[in-house]
Amino acid sequence: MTTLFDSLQVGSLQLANRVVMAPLTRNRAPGALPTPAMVTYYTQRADPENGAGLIVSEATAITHQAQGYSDVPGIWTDEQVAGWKKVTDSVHAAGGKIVLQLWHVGRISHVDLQPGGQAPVAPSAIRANAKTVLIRDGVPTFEDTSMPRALTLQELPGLVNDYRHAARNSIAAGFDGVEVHGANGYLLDQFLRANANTRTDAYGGSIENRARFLLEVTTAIAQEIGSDRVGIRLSPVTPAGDVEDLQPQALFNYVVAQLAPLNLAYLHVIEGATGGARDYAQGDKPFDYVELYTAYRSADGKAAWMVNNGYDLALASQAIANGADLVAFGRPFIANPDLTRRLREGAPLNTPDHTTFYGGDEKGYTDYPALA
Ligand code: 8OZ
Repeated sequence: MTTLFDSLQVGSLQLANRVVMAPLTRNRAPGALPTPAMVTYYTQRADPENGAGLIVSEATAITHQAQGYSDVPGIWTDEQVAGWKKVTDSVHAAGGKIVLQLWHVGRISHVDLQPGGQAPVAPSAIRANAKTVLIRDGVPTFEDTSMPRALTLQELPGLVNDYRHAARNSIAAGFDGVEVHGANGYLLDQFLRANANTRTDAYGGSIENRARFLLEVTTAIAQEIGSDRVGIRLSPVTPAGDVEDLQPQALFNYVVAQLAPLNLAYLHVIEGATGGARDYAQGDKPFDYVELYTAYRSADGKAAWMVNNGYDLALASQAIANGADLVAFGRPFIANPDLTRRLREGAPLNTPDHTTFYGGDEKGYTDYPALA
């Protein structure tokens, strides 16, 4: 029987095990530049005997406009590429694999984080009832997101190019691939969900139209760097970022069926409310993840199926037995650099300290102990 600790070929990546380090925003990259502490943090979790079979980087802005939080890293400049190269070289030297998560926040931003203090961009000029994190004088504060302006039809090809450029930079920085951030109420998810997208052009209205931008972006990235090193993350029912859709099953069954012919490396699905209830529902019935999986496989989709949200060893083992290929762990990886070893040996886990998740120094970042 297959277990979490068995190897797996995922697109072009040969993974030593099926334990994935989920993308985790940590707000420790002032000036959007990767730091030496980030090299240490990722390297501590890279050796697959003890750590992840695959690391997904923290969400990383594809352009300045794509940023929505203080001190998150970017991947649009040569200096950022050089900073990330130090991370990927060190992860590879430890025997690890790492992909970069490509991120555009859309409307989940603040004018103070935008180029020239301009309004953030979104499918429609609808403000999210959501907060963003600004670090002012070293102190993280939660502030309301700013009113966005609607992207024009003419602007969309430029945004697709921004994603292409960031994907190319990711490969130049030594990443083994990229994950498209299509989840959690950010730009691509804003196009998908009916309450954030009221466009009347080819990118709004019907499910087909709302899915168009995400599919164009993902197709462009796959063309740019090869589909066998591209994954995508989706969150069919999450309320994160104030997004809602009352027909999530029809919407996401369609999205995954359209992704099938792209031959991606993996699909990464957040089940329920991100970081919250696994049975969270939008619309009038529970979301059926088996139906989603079946919609993808019925469309001849062959990518590895990665599940995420609140997994522990028992739940993860059950998911693998039920046909999932990979399980992503978030908070457990913050507190346990050697999570894979601890799961394999049934060892106790360190408890994550919530107060040091976002921003700060090495405390709660690189100082969690591994087993002796
Ligand atoms: C927590 C804080 C800020 C950003 C996500 C990138 O939810 C994030 C994020 C999470 O995908």
